[in-house]
Amino acid sequence: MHTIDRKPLSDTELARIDAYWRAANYLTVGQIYLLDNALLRRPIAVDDVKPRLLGHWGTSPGLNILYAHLDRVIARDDMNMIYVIGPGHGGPAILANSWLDGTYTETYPSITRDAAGMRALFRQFSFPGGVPSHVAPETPGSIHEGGELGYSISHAFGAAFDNPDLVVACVVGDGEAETGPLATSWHSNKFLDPVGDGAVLPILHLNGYKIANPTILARISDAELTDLFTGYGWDPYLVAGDDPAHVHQQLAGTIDHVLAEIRGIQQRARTGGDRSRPRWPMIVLRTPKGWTGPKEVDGLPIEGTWRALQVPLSAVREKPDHLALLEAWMRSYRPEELFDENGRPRTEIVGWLPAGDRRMGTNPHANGGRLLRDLTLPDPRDYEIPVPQPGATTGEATRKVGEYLRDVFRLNRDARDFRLFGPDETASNRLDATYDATAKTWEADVLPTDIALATDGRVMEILSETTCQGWLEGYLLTGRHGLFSCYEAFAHIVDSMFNQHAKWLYASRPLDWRRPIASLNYLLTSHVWQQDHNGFTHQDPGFIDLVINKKPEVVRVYLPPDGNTLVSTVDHCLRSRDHVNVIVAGKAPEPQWLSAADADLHCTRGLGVWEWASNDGGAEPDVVMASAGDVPTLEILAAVSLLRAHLPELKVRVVNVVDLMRLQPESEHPHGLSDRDYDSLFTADRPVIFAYHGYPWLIHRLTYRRNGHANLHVRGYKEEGTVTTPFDMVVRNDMDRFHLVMDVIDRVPSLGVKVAGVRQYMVDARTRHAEYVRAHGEDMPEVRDWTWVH
Ligand SMILES: Cc1ncc(C[n+]2csc(CCOP(=O)(O)OP(=O)(O)O)c2C)c(N)n1
Ligand SMILES: [Mg+2]
Repeated sequence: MHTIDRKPLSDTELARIDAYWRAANYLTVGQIYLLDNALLRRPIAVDDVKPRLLGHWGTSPGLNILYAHLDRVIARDDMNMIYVIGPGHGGPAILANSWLDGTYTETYPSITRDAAGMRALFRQFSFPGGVPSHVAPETPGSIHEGGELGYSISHAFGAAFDNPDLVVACVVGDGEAETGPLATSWHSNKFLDPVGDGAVLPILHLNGYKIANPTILARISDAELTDLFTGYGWDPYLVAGDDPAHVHQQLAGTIDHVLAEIRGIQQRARTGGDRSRPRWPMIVLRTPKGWTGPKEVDGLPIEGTWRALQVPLSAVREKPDHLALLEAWMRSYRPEELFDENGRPRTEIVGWLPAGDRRMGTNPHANGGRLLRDLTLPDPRDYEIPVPQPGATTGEATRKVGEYLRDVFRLNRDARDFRLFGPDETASNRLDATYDATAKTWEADVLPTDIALATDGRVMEILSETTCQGWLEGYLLTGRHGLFSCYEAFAHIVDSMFNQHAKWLYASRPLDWRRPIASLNYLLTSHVWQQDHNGFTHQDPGFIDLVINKKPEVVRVYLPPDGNTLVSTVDHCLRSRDHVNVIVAGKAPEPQWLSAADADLHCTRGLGVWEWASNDGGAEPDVVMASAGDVPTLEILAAVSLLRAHLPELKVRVVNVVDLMRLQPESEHPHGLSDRDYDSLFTADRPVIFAYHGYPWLIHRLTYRRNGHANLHVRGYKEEGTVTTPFDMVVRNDMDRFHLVMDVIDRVPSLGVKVAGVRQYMVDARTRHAEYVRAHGEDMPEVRDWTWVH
């Protein structure tokens, strides 16, 4: 590992940056501990101390020293830089810096930059009615909460893509570095184009510890650590020590050096035509955890150990010696040198900081909505699969989306603010028409047999769902647009990341200063019902169940039944803001039901009666046949055609649901239907047989308060599956047309015993099916060749 041992700081600069660091550390400790007496104008009294001491000190001095040194180069070189903080539990550190450079007061005018404001800054931290302890949406300059560790590097890369002027400094906790998502995200450097993208400067914060244990990376030799990062394609620089003056000089020299390296790489690629893959620099910062904090408390070592993580002095109100230690600790920063008599930071402390939007707290890239531009979108009707009659044509829904997205790339080529993300599945999900407009990003070696790889491609493919998700989140949070296409079952890999992003969006809603950002769009395909080569492991529609746990203001779920409805839905989602949209649609050839014009109407309503398939004449039906999802819709319609043939007197209404949230009451979700509208569609008292794409209980969960819920009977995926024929999948889960007819017979009171023969026919059909598929390996001709007949 390289070390840079120049001493670039003059004595004045060294004193200035150290004073700034002391001020930030002082404000950090004050937030964790003090209710009052912020400037220590008198000895700390027990009542000055918060009753509940909540926050994380250990990581904070490291975050603060980095903030100071990044500010130094931003101000000197007028740099465009944002700061992604992996150990986001160090929230008070970032609030301290934001208060010092004035961005906090500009964002929250009641927290003034004086004694009263400092007191308020301290009180509000981790306090009821106040601000979170993490680098949350509430924190100016943040695009990364860091509450759940592991995503700092992928967020940083997402921010850097298509921002050639931006440098994203990214601190990675050495504990965070043990997570799977973080470990794989080091490879992001094979996807960063030095010409069209900005740079990421990772800073591994090797403070040695996590909550209660040493970290792996701190307990291997420097040689092994060097090998690890060199192996990941980075060029690591070590900054190490516990003497502030030494660390200031080494850090300043190293940051100067690595920024020159970054500029050199960019210049060689941008003007020198060098297309070789660069080895980007990174920094390893080895400083003590809880540096400058109490060295020993109750006879136990604190500074430089895992005990420094949260509050080093935990019983300040109870133990006089803890109180004395707190006082000594805070006074060690010499607050009287840092703040004037009015509590304002002295000019020597803050006069040299960056100004305006160069401050990391107001850099517009960290409030991406400020930069967001509407995409230029093609007309979805230009991608119409012609549907002269419902069911008369067959089409591959996602292939049409591929063509639509190809043109989204073309129409927004110059703006460079749209990307498609996927874990190696873009072609498999039949979105490969996009390659006609742009390539797949790839900075590593290329062989003649490779297809559509280029250093400036806009389709991002890495076999890491977490990296795809992290990149996309970073890209969206910095004001761009994107779509993530993923096998449905493996969307679960990012369950937790989805949770975090949905929380971020929800917490951002009341913050007027955070401008709306483009929604996070998932296209889940290769879904549960279509797993020709794969089988049980690939059959899991549960991502939807997870998604609807989140706040209704934030989440949307769409189940378009065919190609034209899918393109219309994607078009809608690319226009939406501040949501997570989940679209589930198959890629296999399937019958098409609605023309583009009807699809638009249907998707705008979110659900509706399909009169062409109903025979209730708009009057009261005997049964409602409802569906959500492409395969369930096919089975419902096939069941309806059986009902027509076998029970022609039965009045059937067909309802299709695209927007799942319409099922909820309007009091529960902004898309919810009024009870009146719900009753008019589903009736208040008739049996409803509902074929649903996913786990059936979800539909009950959404409708439990509706009239007639006791008459609602849902079929869906019951965790039965393997590699088998498409129809056998629905039979195994009792969602097939024959079973749906049996469900009707069992639930419509007027039928029952009168139609025992019809019911028996259906039971026998299922038996015939079972024998046929086992004998022939494909579905019965009557199923395979079934078409909707008018
Ligand atoms: C995914 C995840 N697992 C566990 C935690 C609980 N946690 C909070 S802080 C922490 C230790 C972090 O250590 P490190 O990344 O080294 O940060 P630092 O030492 O800078 O505080 C852990 C395990 C978490 N926040 N996220
Ligand atoms: Mg650590």
